[in-house]
Amino acid sequence: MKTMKVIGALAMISLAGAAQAQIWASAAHNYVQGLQEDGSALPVDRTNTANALGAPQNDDSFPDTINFVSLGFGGQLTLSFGEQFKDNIYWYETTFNAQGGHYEYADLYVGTGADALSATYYLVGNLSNLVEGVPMSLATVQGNTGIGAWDFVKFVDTSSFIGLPYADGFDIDGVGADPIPAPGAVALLGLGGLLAARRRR
Ligand SMILES: [Ca+2]
Ligand SMILES: [Ca+2]
Ligand SMILES: [Ca+2]
Repeated sequence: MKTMKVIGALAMISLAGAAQAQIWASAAHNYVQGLQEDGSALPVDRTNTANALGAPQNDDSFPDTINFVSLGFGGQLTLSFGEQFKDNIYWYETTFNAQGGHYEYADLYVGTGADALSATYYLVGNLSNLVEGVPMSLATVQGNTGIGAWDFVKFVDTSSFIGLPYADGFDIDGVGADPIPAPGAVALLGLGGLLAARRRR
């Protein structure tokens, strides 16, 4: 009985660990730069896709260092994590004065496939910079498609012109996702079940 309790506790810990350990985007693909509202190119310092990788700085104070990559109007960026993911996308945008009418939007897709260009993408929903930091659930798209493991996230800017010549569309600071539980964690759960079953004999 004592053994079963310990194994049960181990299984719980590994499950909790898998649910909590968020992964962050580690590679950028197919960055298609849109333009600023006046039709000019994005400032070069806002086109560094490395600024969308790793944990977000999550700092919208102004003035600030550039901690994001801008999509430009109609622009897009695809990201991957070095492993598959599921369930939630944790996205962080940077707009220094979003509350002041500087509204920006992007469609979020998740994709499955061998590479970013040939992957099949499914629309998850439209993101607004007014609610950045609120996770986007993949429950509906996973339910509709039956797919539970994804390879890519893609952001496509859908911002409307707001009367500011230098407006540059949606800005990505960092993107996280829930990992697929590691084989070790699954094996441990399986082992726990096996030992529990043996004890029941
Ligand atoms: Ca932010
Ligand atoms: Ca912007
Ligand atoms: Ca960043």
